Amino acid sequence: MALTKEQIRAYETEGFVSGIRVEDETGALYYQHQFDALEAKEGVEKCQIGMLDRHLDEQFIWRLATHPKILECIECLIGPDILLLATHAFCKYGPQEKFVAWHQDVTYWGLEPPEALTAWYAIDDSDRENGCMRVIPGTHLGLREHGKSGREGNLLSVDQEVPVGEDEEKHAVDFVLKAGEISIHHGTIIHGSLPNRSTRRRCGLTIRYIPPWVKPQKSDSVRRWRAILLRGEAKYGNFDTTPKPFPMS
Ligand SMILES: O=C(O)CCC(=O)C(=O)O
Repeated sequence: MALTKEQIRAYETEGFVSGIRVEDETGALYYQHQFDALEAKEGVEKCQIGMLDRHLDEQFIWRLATHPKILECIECLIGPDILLLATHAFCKYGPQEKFVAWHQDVTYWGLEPPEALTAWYAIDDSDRENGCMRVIPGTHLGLREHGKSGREGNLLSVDQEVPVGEDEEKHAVDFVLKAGEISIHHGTIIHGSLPNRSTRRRCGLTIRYIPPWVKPQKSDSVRRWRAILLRGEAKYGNFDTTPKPFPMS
């Protein structure tokens, strides 16, 4: 099993697991160089939050999204039927004030039930200095009302933020990861990240997965998902699945 029983239990009770190595140093460097080349082509501005669903046209992102070690972990958490919902790179260049406000992923995703999970693959080393991902353990057990952060620099699309009290915030856990490692977080866990205070890039590729019983809500205000079946069967036929853009790794 890719995850131990303890890790699976921790995911269920706390809403996350972290520090899972999926690529060795050589592999991690390979993916970093691939991202560097994409960044050189697209520009740093776009790389901050504009790299959405690039697994559809960039083979190295597809390879990460379908990485057998990552899929093994996902299978431990949602079972053998796995759909890829989306990928999205979050790059914070430092030193800068850009941050990701506390939020729950599935709030605006229009999924019924609102169930998804994210593997966050560290393209670069990610630590407290360069603004690693943070979560508040155990907050994945219900959805909360979001407001606007009203603060300059929030990288989230509609400036959303879920109010978090000091008492809760003091329990936040930092996901310190080396390039080539992943964390996995539940779609409803409260998470975010602080500004990058270093001169190093902090790039993470978020890879969103869902089980087949999740349905897209029919509404024009919700993004049109291009779900791809990666493992097992797309039981229930809830999504018109998109064909694989490249062969599986
Ligand atoms: O990478 C980050 O700092 C935030 C990622 C995030 O918000 C997400 O996975 O939804």
